[in-house]
Amino acid sequence: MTTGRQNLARRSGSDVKTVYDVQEIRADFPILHQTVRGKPLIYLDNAATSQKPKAVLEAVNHFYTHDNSNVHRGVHVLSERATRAFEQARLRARQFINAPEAREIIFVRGSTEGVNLVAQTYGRQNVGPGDEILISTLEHHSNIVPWQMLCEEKQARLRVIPINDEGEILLDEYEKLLSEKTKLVAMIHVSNSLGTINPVRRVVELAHLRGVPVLLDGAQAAPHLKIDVQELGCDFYTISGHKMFGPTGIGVLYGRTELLDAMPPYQGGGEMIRSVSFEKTTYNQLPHKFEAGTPNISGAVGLGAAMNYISSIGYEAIAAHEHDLLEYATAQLTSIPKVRLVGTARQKASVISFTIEGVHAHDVGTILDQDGIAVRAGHHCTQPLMERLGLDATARASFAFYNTREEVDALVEGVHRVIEVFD
Ligand code: 7TS
Repeated sequence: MTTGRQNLARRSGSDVKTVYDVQEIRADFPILHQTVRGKPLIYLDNAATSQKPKAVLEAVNHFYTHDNSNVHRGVHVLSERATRAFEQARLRARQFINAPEAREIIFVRGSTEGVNLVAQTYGRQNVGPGDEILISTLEHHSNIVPWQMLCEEKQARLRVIPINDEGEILLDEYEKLLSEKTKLVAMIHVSNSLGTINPVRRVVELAHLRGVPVLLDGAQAAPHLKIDVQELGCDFYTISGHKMFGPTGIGVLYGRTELLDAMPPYQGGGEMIRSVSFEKTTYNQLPHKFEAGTPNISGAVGLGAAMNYISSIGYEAIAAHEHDLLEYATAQLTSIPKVRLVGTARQKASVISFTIEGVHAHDVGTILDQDGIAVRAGHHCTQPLMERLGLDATARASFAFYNTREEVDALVEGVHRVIEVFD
């Protein structure tokens, strides 16, 4: 299969294309070429889930058409092929986030399961009464609730790093909160609601000075930023395949070998065992110890293809294009008197949350939908953040590398129409 990117790369004689041709990229995404409600679809809900390029669709289709079988158990050809495809996806993921070893890549359903796995294994083993877990005000519910459940069970305390009005964490306050009671810091890399890119290297550095491990939720980082877990120095990192142009139901939990080895298993079942008798079970080695049951094999294959696709464009080109969209949209929306941008951090990914004076966010979303524009409206699974900001909801436009300036123009026109309707 040839993608738009490969054509361009070939033409420019390099692996990564030199001219960013967004139309050529869009040609790789069949779903984008449709009308909804009689208007061309403008998909600006990428933070909820991203669309899939043909390369991913075809990889999944190819797997089911030619190689489908269960992994790690059959002696027959199809099982060998499926196992090879699954394990190759693991190798690809290792390389993609620059993990030192492939056994540090645990396939999970997504970021949510990654966090729950750490809470239920590392957390239950290492957190006790009076201990503290540190999170930030910006967290998605999936990086709040698993820790609350753990704290409740263990009579531990959840502490929260405050933010400023722009949506940036306060590093001084963070430092003050770190103490000998802190057993783990769990934080988003990029905020889904505001787009804030957290200073995670510094966050890790400060935690490690006190011997505290750090989990980073990278669900919103992977679509926009090159992730290098060794450079970040983090102990755990989670990603969701569907937010980075891969399938739903697949993600990665990275963990340092030393920590993963010492952790008890998460779920019991097939695959995660070495031997089972009614008296005693011994557990498999990494990564299988944490992958009970038949995994999402086709999902892993699709995720590997998504990683290849992202690499074929290159994060530098993605960042430049998305930065342009972010600046362009920010300037235009800011100039509309009734619009207020929510989240104006200095370091931001291409996510814009906003409110319109006198209009509920859900109405903004519904009216934009009439124009074929998909945004998300609500609390974005960050209710505590919304409360801190004194809001119950925002409208959110989140851009991917296939979005265009023309789509931003359409959004801005749509916002003007919303204002007219409520005037
Ligand atoms: N972490 C962050 C920062 C997220 O934005 C999300 C999903 C998750 C974790 C959960 O990911 P999952 O793949 O396990 O579901 N965020 C959103 C959103 O912003 N709109 O819909 C889902």
